[in-house]
Amino acid sequence: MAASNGRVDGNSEVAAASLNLISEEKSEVEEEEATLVNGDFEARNAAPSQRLSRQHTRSTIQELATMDEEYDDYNDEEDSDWEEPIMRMISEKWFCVNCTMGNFDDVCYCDSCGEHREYKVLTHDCSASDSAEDTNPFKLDLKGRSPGMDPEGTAIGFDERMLLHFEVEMKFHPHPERPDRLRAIVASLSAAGLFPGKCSSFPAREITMEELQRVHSMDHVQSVESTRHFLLSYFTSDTYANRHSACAARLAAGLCSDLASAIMSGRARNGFALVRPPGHHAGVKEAMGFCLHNNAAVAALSALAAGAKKVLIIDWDVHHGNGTQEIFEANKSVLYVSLHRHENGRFYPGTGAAEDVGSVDAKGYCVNIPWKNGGVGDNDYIFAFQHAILPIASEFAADLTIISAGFDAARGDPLGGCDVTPDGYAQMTHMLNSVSKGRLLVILEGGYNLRSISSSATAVVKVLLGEVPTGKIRDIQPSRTGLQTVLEVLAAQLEFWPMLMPIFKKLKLQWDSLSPIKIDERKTKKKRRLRLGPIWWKWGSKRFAYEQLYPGNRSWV
Ligand code: X5A
Ligand code: ZN
Repeated sequence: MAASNGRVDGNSEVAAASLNLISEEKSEVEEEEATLVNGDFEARNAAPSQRLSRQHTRSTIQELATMDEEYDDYNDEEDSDWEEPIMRMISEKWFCVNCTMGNFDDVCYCDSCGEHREYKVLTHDCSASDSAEDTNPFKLDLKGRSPGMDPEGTAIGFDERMLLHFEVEMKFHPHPERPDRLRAIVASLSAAGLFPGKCSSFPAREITMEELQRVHSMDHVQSVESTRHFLLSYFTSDTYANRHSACAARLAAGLCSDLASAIMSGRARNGFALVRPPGHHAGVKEAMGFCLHNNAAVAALSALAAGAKKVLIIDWDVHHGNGTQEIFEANKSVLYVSLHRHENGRFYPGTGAAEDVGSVDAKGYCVNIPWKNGGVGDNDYIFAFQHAILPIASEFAADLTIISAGFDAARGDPLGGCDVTPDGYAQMTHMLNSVSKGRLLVILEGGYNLRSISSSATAVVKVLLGEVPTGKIRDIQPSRTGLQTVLEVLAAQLEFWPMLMPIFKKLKLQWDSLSPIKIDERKTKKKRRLRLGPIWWKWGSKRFAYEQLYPGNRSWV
């Protein structure tokens, strides 16, 4: 089966151990169901007697933890830096509701994002519980409360059923891609009087198989559908599905498709699809990076079907949208532009170098802006827009612009480690309003700090409604490495977009005028890396367990 290719070699002994981990402390009924955990796609299709079941030798969390200590096969150069967190991890007691990071029992504020330990995501209009499917006392009632479609207005797409996609609790670290992300954004929009309020509500529909297969292989579509029968499935170590995920993924894609055609046909001026699971890592035949179906790709094809000749996709999620790039690699009608943390291929998913410009007939229709380091903020993003993205986008003259809007490059994000502010996102949205006649479709991708994503998404919606952002955009000074990256992008794209030449020459002069970096200056810049990333994802029992489950799968790196 194609979708499970990345990890078909899963060791069934340990897979069984993980099964038991999942079913631990569950009721008998649930335990019955846990034997249906889709831990191994191959095993699932085997005869019932071969199926993984709780009859297998059990490994407890404690045993796994002990094995973890004995497991000393990590030869990363960074190992020494991680020793301290690993020792202290044992005493960790609480996970931050706002950013999911682990904290020690003796602190009240999250070490990563500063949030208070007792932080409650939501006030009145949404439930914060993941497991309560129908015991939600504050059911969102958005239907009928907003005005109908307004050709001059902003449409917001959301559906509660997308909250039912969650990682069935494994008693490890909470998964960052969680239902509260949507709840938090909706609560913030609601508090600002935008939704319900100034925006209209756009309904979600499950996308048809036919539509889905214009983007994905039959194998992929079927393997996502098959997860409906299992309590828990994994496509990669970090890409989960529960019984509701296939439905959520089809609602997300259907919503994006409909919103794209609604904007194209003038039934809405612009729109924001509040969807999950996210989509931009999902390629033609694989789910990965928390993504099942590629929502932006489905929307782009839907816009083309609705009469658009050219579609622009701007992907500002902190990760490279490898799936979207793959899908449109040879397609001249869809220009894919991505800004992402790249670090020379060391940042997930590792693809998206400046030299990736599209394949054969469509060279220049893929524009990658790969940051060399973390910490990148508003100035570098706005600078890249001004000197690379906007010139190319104006020349391309799309009929619709789709933003693959992850908010994990936002200040405070636990995975992204970058520094874009809500005003930065507002500025970028505003700049894109000038291309493609204001036809703008924003699609949520990643973003894992609830406060950051809420304030950022709210700032973007305000711009969709016509507000003009406040920050300055004149004389933006990029960072040294930011300027270097933009120069590399221009150099790679020059032959396909010749009008970039004057900009390239100007920036080259700016670069040459910078004083050469001193050796000792560089040394002090390389600080010790302590708790820069989420330690559970870098290290720890979860990673260890996955290493055992899926040998050779390094997708979490
Ligand atoms: C949509 C998105 C991130 C995947 C990170 C995997 N995915 N380590 O932000
Ligand atoms: Zn991301």
